Amino acid sequence: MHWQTTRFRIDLSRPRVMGIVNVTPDSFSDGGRHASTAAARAHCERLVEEGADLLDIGGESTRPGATAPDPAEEAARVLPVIEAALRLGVPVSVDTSEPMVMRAALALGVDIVNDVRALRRPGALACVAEHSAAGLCLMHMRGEPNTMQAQADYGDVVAEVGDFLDQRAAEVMAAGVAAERIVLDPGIGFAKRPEHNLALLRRQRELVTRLRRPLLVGWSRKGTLGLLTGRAVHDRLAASVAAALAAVHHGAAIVRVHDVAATVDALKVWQAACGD
Ligand code: HH2
Repeated sequence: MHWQTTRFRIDLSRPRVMGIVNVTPDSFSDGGRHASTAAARAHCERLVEEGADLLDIGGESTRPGATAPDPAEEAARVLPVIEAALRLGVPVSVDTSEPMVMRAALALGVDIVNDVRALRRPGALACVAEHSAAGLCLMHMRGEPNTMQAQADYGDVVAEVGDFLDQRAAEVMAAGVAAERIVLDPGIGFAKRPEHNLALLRRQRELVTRLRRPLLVGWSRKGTLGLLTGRAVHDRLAASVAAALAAVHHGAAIVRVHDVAATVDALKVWQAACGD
């Protein structure tokens, strides 16, 4: 299986690590740490040195309760960082739902649009459909970050997340986007309680089998890991690595992580022990 993106056709025969670069003042685990352009650019370089296969650059915190920044502010945060990241030799993704930001990032040559709202903002789908080569990640969420936890009611969360991703991928393909450009994400922590997140992990194979598209999964430092371990957000490295390995073991193609070096090492061992 491959993921077709603007400059790279990513081979997914081995698991890939997407390093997170949050150019935000308020992200849940690293808000403010890479908020300046210089700090974020240095962080991109560091993650590539640590072995990141991809970089995901975002200017909006989507933690529960967050409100979206003004699009011009979001663009000002991410564009200079993307511009520098595009010189590092790995695929670069922009983590945004905002068509104006997508359009500007695509004009710079960004490889992937990662949208936690799955291109549901007006104009987002049209914008991505116009760029026939860029890769896409479509994620499951309900509502908005400031309201989503009130919508965490499911009969069968795995079936309902699968229905959404299946339908959304079909709608995006109907707009002219090739299947090989699309990767899907169950949206760990987005409108979900811990039991939902854990069901999505334990039964992740069902999604992989049903959706027949590569799965990207983000467990890094998230609240369910805090609940399982009793650890605060900055002390969830071991828990995050374990969750990334479990996700890969259950068929994830790409893991989205803050702690790249540790995840890369763990995956090397996992690959030797359990990989093809
Ligand atoms: N999680 C976050 C943000 N973007 N994108 C995808 N595809 N999947 C995810 O699970 C995902 C995502 C939230 O994590 P983080 O970026 O660390 O925090 P914040 O949104 O507070 O910046």
